[in-house]
Amino acid sequence: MNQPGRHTYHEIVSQPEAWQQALAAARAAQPEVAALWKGSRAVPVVFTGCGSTYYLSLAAAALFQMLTGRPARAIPAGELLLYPEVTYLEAAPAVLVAISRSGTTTETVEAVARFKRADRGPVVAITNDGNAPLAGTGDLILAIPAGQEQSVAQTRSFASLYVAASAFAALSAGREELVHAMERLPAVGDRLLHKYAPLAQETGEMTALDRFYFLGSGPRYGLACEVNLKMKEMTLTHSEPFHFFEFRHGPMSMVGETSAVIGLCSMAHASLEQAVLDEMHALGACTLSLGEQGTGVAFASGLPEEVRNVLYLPVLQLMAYYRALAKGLDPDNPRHLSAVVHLDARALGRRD
Ligand code: F1P
Repeated sequence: MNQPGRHTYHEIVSQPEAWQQALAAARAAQPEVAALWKGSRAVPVVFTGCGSTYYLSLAAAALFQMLTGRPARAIPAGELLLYPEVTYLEAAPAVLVAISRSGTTTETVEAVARFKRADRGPVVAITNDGNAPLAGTGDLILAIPAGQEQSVAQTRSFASLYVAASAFAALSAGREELVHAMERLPAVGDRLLHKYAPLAQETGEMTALDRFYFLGSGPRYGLACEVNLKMKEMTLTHSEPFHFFEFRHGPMSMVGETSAVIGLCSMAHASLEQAVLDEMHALGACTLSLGEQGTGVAFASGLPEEVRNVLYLPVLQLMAYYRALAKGLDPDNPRHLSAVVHLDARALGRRD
C-alpha cells in the first residue's frame, strides 16, 4: 500500500538538486536574456501564472523590479483573460513572463496566445516541462525538468521555478555575481532540510493549532502566499498570508492560543518584522521566524538577501507535510484538487 505523502516527502527533500538545474538553465540562457533587454527600460514586464505559479509571479516581479529598475507586476493568468485592459495599455509594448509547472494550464497558455496575437512583445516561459505547449510559444524558455513531480501540491517544482526566475532577474540586471552566489543555494538547502526537519515535524504535529498566518514583505510576500497555499492544499487548515505591517490593521484580531504566526523575516527590516511577531506572541500566538540569522530557523547562508529567498520554502513545506500526516491526510492527493486545471479556452474571457 502506498504510504501517504511518500511522493511529497521525496519531492521536498530532493529539491536542492532541481535548484541546481534551474541555475544551469538560467546561466545557459544568459546571452538570450541580455539580448531581451536591448530595448527601452520603460517597457513594463508582466509576470503571470495560476495558483502557486501566480504567487511565484508575485515574488518574482517584486525581485525583478528591485534588481533591474524596470516596471514589473504580477497578474493571475485568468485575470489577463477576463480584464486585459486592467493590465495592458492599449497598443503599448510589454514583456510577458509566463510561469507554469505543467506548461499546459489553460489560462496561462491562453493568456500567452492572446498576448502574441496582439503582438505586444516577447514571451519568456519558465516551466518544468520543456515539451509542453507553453514552452512552444516562448521566445525565451527556461525549462527545469528536474522539478517535475508526482504530487498535486507544488513543492520541488515551485522552488525550482522560483530559483530560475530569481536567476533570470539577476541576469536581466546584469548582476552575474548574484547568479554565481546562488550556486551555494543547493548545499544550504540540504543543510536546512536536515537541521530543521525535527522542528518542522514538531510544529507540524501541533494539531491544537487551528489557523496559520504567514507574514512576508517585499520580495517575500509572494512566498508567504505560496506557503500559505501549501498549508491549505495539504492540511485543509484555515490560513492566510499578509504583508508584515498589514497584519496589525485588523487581521490580528484573529490571534489567540490556537493560532500560529510565521514570519519570513528579512535582515533589512529585522527589528520591525520581529516586533510584529513579538506582539502576536504576547497575544498568545505560537510564533516562528525564518531568516538569515537570529531567527527560529536561521539560514546562516552568507548569501546576499536578494537571492536567498528560496531558503524560506523547504522547512515550511516540510511542516505542512507533517501536519497533513498528523491530521490523517495524504498530502500527495489534496482534496478536490488536480495537478493541472484545464478549461475550454474558447469560453474564457468572453463577456457573457
Ligand atoms: C498551476 C497549479 C496551481 C495549483 C496547484 C497545481 O499549474 O494548477 O494552480 O495551485 O499548485 O498547479 P501550473 O500552470 O503551474 O502547471
